[in-house]
Amino acid sequence: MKIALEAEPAPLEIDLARAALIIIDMQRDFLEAGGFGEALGNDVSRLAAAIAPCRKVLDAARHARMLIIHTREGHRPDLSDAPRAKIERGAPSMRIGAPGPMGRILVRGEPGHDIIPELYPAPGEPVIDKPGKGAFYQTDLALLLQNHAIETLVVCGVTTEVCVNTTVREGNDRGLRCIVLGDCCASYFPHFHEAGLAMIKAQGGIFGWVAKSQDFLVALPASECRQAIA
Ligand code: C5J
Repeated sequence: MKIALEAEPAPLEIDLARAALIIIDMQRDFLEAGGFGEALGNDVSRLAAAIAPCRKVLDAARHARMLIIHTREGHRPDLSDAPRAKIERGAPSMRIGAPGPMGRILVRGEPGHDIIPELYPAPGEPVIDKPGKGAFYQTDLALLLQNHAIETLVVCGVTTEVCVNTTVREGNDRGLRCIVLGDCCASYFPHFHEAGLAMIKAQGGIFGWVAKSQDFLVALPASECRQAIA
């Protein structure tokens, strides 16, 4: 089923059977006090605004039977997949792997690494564990999308200018149509959020499209949409 979506720089049509919702890094480590985001000196409360719109989009996408993918940034407990250049940034007590109130910072399996309860993956929804900022880097995301014949990504998550932007750029270079729902994304820096969205939709949509979650919700059919690919 095809839907028409209001977006910038221009409206577009999406084939829902070939579209996936991807929710980037809505992890306790980024959104809650005591995690990686706060260790880097950020005000994590700035990300909270994205939770409620993300939840509405997640519920609607589940109802419409879209493919839904969640990602988490983090590393193996022995940090063997974390480049030294990434670990060595910041004060030693606040670095990746250091103990914190939610377990070791940005380490897989620790409470802080997990997705916030409001957006917790349902059984069967793939979770991509990624060692980098982009969701394609050193993951099987491309294979998963290929096997589902996905050509459009609807993107939500945090942070706008870091992991959302990196993933959109990676997806765009792989031939995917990437539509970012602006109000379902957030940054510790409001001006970076705005700039991150502006960069995506500038120059005729150089990396993709930016839309409002409300316009996506209105466009979605209430009934099941995911069909077998002919
Ligand atoms: C950051 C992310 N900001 N998920 N990660 O380090 O954007």
